[in-house]
Amino acid sequence: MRWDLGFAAASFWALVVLSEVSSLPVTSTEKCGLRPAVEFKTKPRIVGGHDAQIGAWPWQVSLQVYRFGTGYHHVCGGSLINNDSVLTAAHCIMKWRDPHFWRVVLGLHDLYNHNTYTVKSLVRAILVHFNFKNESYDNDIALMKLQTSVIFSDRIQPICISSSPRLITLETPCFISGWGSEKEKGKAKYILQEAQVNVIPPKVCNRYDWYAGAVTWNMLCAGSEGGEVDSCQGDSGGPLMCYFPNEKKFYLIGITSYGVGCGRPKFPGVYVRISHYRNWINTRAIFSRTTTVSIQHFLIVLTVEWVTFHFVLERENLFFRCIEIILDCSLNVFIFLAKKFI
Ligand code: 4AZ
Repeated sequence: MRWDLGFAAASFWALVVLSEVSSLPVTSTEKCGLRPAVEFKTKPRIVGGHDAQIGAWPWQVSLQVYRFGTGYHHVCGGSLINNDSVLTAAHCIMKWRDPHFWRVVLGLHDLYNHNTYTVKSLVRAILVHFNFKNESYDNDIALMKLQTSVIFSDRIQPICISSSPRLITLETPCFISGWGSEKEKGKAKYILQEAQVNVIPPKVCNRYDWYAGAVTWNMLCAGSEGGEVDSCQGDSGGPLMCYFPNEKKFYLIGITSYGVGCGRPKFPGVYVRISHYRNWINTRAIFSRTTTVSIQHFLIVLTVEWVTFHFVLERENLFFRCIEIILDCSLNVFIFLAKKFI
């Protein structure tokens, strides 16, 4: 009987640990949003984009698709949020849903000039938001799981995702970055570009002569009223990020999603409002950690069960055998649901 109770306790604690792990935050709040390679100075407003400093946006990644004959080419941007998860836009993925098409390039400055800081990773899984709407681009968010965890360096760092809403004022310095075109129907840039942007209130962005209501509460607008600063084709999936001087850290505020053209007055870039997806991100970004932990706990439970089984055979205690079966079933259902949900 002691062993049956031991088993019950083990199963209970296995469940507790599992549920705890699934509520862990995406990134540790201490080590994110930092730029070890550059010193941050709040500069005057930038008109248009310009070359970023090396290591200025260490979470910015290039998402590339393999094409027979020409090899990998840049399709979209993305943001590293922990050592094996990259956030991007769902619409980037739609043509190539299979992870095998993709590679993620990290620590990159010049698209066509990789160096010792550059890390290339294949993709293990792609999780597209279940409610992504192709017509309105609502919920334009997806998460890529890397095949191998990356080691952070001066050029590779995760960006922070806030666990509570953050006040963004006109004073908050916010930026966009990417290898996208410099103008509508323009050529893609080889050197990572950056620009400082204003976050534009939804009321303004949805005015009848602006986006006229097309911008949902899951989106936010950023750029400038006159269109001098904007994202463009090829920047999609990349970050809209703001610097919070009190913490001296950058937070991911948006994901580049769409816009009417590029740089047109009253049609600023539209971004996914990250604060609406905190839970979605958290439950998916810990995918690998949860499954690793569940496998470990599953093995522990199996071992305990095996020992228990022998004792139960000896004693034929029906009541505790029932408890054991119930706990065992609930654990398996829990693991099954956790995997399905993720
Ligand atoms: C694009 O096609 C795209 N001006 C991204 C951003 C904007 C327009 C187009 C915003 O990837």
